[in-house]
Amino acid sequence: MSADVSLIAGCEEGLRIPGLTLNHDWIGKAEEGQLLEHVDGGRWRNDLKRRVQHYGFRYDYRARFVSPADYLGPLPGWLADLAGHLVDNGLFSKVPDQVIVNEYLTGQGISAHIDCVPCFGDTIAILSLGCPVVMTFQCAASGARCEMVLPACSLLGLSGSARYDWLHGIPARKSDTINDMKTQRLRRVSLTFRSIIIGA
Ligand SMILES: O=C(O)CCC(=O)C(=O)O
Repeated sequence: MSADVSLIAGCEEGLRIPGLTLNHDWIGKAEEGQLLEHVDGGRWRNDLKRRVQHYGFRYDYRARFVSPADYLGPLPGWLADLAGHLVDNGLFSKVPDQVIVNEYLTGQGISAHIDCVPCFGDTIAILSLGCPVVMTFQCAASGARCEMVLPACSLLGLSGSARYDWLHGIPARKSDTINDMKTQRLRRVSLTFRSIIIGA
């Protein structure tokens, strides 16, 4: 990738951004429904404008840190199964031990960021449930930008350059343009899997 590119366009899978992967239909529709039921039975936290749930370890948004004292216990079975599949599929080399569930209602997003480097390992995976959304990517060094649609049931993988050199975010807005069509945003839920670096 040349450093002077500054564009808004689709990020091609794993091409423009090394380490960025998107697996469509990583789960089926029935499993998506079951996962949403588990999520809706969980305890929401209201630390942010959007609702979140933390599993494995609590992430401190204010300190931008995870400490061993923030251990919440092992992942519940429904998340442990998914975490195991991430290893079976070769995305993680060891089973991820932390999950954050984010809920986005119409108009909500997440600021562009690079996940805490000392807190989390070199691979991050985001499973999307519900409404599709456009995620934006921006290279920290060059400012180059691109966008990618995250459909329901897809799994986004961030490792290498995608994990460390590019910010990712979801603009807070009420609609996205997907396949040239203005698409109203409805409820989306994402499950982000990470490995904690103990002693962070
Ligand atoms: O909801 C998403 O797809 C992004 C989640 C994310 O970037 C995060 O939890 O840090």
